[in-house]
Amino acid sequence: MTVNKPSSLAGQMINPSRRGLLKGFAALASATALSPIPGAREANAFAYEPYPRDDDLQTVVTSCAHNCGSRHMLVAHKKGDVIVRLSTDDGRYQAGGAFGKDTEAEPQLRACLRGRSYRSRLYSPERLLYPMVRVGERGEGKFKRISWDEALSQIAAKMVKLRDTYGPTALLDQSYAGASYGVLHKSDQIEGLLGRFLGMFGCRTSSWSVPSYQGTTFSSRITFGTIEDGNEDDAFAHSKLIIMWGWNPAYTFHGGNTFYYMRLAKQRGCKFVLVDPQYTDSASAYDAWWIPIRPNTDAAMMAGMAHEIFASNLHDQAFIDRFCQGMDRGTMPGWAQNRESFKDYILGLSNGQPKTPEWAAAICGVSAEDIRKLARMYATTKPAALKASWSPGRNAYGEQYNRMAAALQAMTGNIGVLGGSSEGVGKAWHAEAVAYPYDQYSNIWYASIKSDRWAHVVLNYPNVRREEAGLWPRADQLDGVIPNIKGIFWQGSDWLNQLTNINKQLAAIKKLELVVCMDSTITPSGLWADYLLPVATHFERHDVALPWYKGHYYIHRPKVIQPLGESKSDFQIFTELAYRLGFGPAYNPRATRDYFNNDDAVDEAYLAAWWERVQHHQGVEMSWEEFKKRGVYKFKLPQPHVAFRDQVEKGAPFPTPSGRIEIFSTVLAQTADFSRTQWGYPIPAIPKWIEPWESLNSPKTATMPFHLVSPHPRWRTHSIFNNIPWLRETFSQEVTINASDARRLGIKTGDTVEVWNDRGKCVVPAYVTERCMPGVLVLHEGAWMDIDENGVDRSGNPDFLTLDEPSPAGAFAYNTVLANIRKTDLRHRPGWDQLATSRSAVFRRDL
Ligand SMILES: Nc1nc2c(c(=O)[nH]1)N[C@H]1C(S)=C(S)[C@@H](COP(=O)(O)OP(=O)(O)OC[C@H]3O[C@@H](n4cnc5c(=O)[nH]c(N)nc54)[C@H](O)[C@@H]3O)O[C@H]1N2
Ligand SMILES: Nc1nc2c(c(=O)[nH]1)N[C@H]1C(S)=C(S)[C@@H](COP(=O)(O)OP(=O)(O)OC[C@H]3O[C@@H](n4cnc5c(=O)[nH]c(N)nc54)[C@H](O)[C@@H]3O)O[C@H]1N2
Ligand code: SF4
Ligand SMILES: [Mo]
Repeated sequence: MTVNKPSSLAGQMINPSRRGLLKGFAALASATALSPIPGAREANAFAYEPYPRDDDLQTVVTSCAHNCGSRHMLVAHKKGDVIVRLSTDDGRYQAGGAFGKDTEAEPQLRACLRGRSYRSRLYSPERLLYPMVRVGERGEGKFKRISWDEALSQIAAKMVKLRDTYGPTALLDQSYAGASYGVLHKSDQIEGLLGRFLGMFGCRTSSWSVPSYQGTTFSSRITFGTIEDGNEDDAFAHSKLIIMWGWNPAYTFHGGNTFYYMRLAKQRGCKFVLVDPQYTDSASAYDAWWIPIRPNTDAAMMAGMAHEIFASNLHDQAFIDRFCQGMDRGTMPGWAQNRESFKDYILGLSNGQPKTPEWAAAICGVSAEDIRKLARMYATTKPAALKASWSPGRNAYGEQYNRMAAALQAMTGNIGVLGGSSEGVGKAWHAEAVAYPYDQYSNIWYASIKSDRWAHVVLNYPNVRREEAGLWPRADQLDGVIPNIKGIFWQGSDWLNQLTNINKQLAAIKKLELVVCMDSTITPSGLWADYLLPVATHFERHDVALPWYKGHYYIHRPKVIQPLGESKSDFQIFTELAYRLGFGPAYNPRATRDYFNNDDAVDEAYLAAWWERVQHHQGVEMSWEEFKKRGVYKFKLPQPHVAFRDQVEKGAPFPTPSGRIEIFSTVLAQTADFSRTQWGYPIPAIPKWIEPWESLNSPKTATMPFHLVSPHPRWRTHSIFNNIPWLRETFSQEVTINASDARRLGIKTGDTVEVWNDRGKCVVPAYVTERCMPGVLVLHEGAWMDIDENGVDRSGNPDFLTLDEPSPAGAFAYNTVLANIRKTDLRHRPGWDQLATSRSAVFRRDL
């Protein structure tokens, strides 16, 4: 069966009167020949009129969601089953709270612009309301509505066929962090619902590297033995110097109130520095000293700083002697006396090349004078926070940048001290994170690959070396076996749009036999799926929200409204599929078959049991009932949480093999054959500068003269919110280019340009400014890809240009990209939402 082109109905939907639009949906739905399964409800939201007064409305505390850098309170004001307004924390809701309460110890959890726009996402025309099956070619975007029963039977039958034909690695788990910050409804690579489901089914290739910070994770684990190397936000208020290294907290949230605490620091006399190829809004807000740096050369600049600190004797030798391994010869372990220490490397004692500021300047483009000045500032201002963010680690050899930053933090004695910082990953708080059964079934896998190698593996199977795939070692006969991937599940991820080298992914996806996308909206990935399963949002299911990496609180997430359309929670979908595949009771032990239509009591039971653990493990006295009534529980800490305080103040060991901060890594030094590790390629035992594959210093600049970086947008969470008109009014997708480069190329602000390299091309308007250093382009990640008939992306998605070659430690090299740019006659399509609207009209037709 084929699908009609969007008709006048679609036209009507592009500029809809909301009321008419939603009535339209309801009419379409009720006219359908399919009978909705029991328990499903039709969408019946209205938007603006009549505008109810506050005393007509019921107020429900809940939280915002997603992998967005924080976790804030949203307060829904609803009439009947419809949310008509959203507000946020005003100080009233926590125990002992009052309207307006907002203190340094207990700040409000106020939502950002994205959270405050959530209602327009919840009720967007792009919501998926019914299960859909593909009817055209894969990627053509043609679907028809089917019943849940048909969809799940078909998927279950195909899963069995793939497992029985191709073996236990045929299905790739590409769940990701879309929903990982709830304790029950989780999408996550390690603790998630999909992993449990595929593992128990007996067919799962897992994806082990995390796009955000795999280089940083590696560095934190190798150096400190943990990723919990972060202070809580409020510790920033005590710094005298904050170096924002590749960090723009005004845009890219890392914690809920970071900006507020940094402002307190400013008011108390803290100085700010930004090391970044672009001058950011954070720099302007704090009047920071901007040091523009050639992208990906950070480890060289840091080595130059280390040289200056050692050469001027500004390092904290007592701290080094007491806490570090391998910072210098005196701290090398007995078994490695003949190996190179970090100081040997920096001073050039081992290879004759001292890493002087002059040496570094030639690589990173920052003058030797500035490198010296910053090094001295950092070593002599106490306490100082070098916040080395993840972005410069999202590069070729990004792990070396993060390890080099840790070496600077350690040699200046800024670890374990209030106002200092040991942050790499920066996780600060240990939440009680999982409410669903987390047991021996939770993380079963038969192969595990570096996440963005999946397309390479599919396209080259079976001629792939284990190190190319980043295969995780196993102790059984599956060790080294290249997975034969034939199907993908996306749950809580829009990875086709977000992983590297989209063109290569598009070639690979055509080869698969089953692609399932579970999401609450239509996504660019979803358009390439065989089955679209509509997932209830966090407003439509019961859960508790966790903070991101910082913050010490829990927010209750009641089922604020009934699920729109026929949407179901991920847990309901997997449970029902598990029943069809024969392991329902084991998958969801508290549920019966009825769970698909009746989730309330089961979810409540999981969450109440989880709250008991919270009470027990974290000393919370508040009852579950009281927590549900208030909506939020904020922990009161006696002092700001500082990572490694116990190690530094009380001599507790660091959780590394030596019990010390391992600048010289025991594990790396003792690895004889890297090809048999998940890393695949050699990694030096101490942090070193290693030339990236592409940079402004490489010969490739002859044809590709610009280095493109793709940070995270303020107005989106990756691809989420791309379709929200309110947010579109605040920012546009555009490529930032330095004014002198633009003048030379005849490019003015607002001109449409194409940005390309040998991997792909995208079209986007230009923004010309002095705030971006010459030779660098900035293009935010997450635009919904929109490919024309020649394969050119018209939306300005940088992942058409990124490379799927991960760094040895697994870092996605999103910011290691050379490209070129020129004016174009091709039209930018800012409005994928329009296209989606028309497509969603098609989705909703009764076909
Ligand atoms: N060029 C470039 N690309 C990048 C990056 C970069 O710096 N540069 N950054 C990378 C990074 S760090 C990240 S984290 C990735 C993010 O990549 P993704 O995780 O793919 O990005 P999101 O847009 O957050 O997609 C999450 C999806 O989950 C869906 N979702 C939300 N809640 C639920 C739920 O409860 N159930 C289900 N089934 N679905 C849900 C959302 O609707 C959304 O479609 O992008 C990466 N891509
Ligand atoms: N608003 C918003 N907040 C978010 C997210 C979001 O999508 N939207 N996503 C969340 C997620 S999942 C993640 S992983 C984090 C990411 O958090 P980060 O990695 O900290 O953020 P980015 O925005 O990628 O980059 C921050 C800065 O690094 C600079 N930069 C890029 N390359 C280099 C380099 O080679 N060297 C130096 N010195 N600087 C460089 C960029 O110009 C940018 O100003 O953000 C989280 N917070
Ligand atoms: S930072 Fe994240 S949780 Fe907070 S309001 Fe914005 S999108 Fe929501
Ligand atoms: Mo991320």
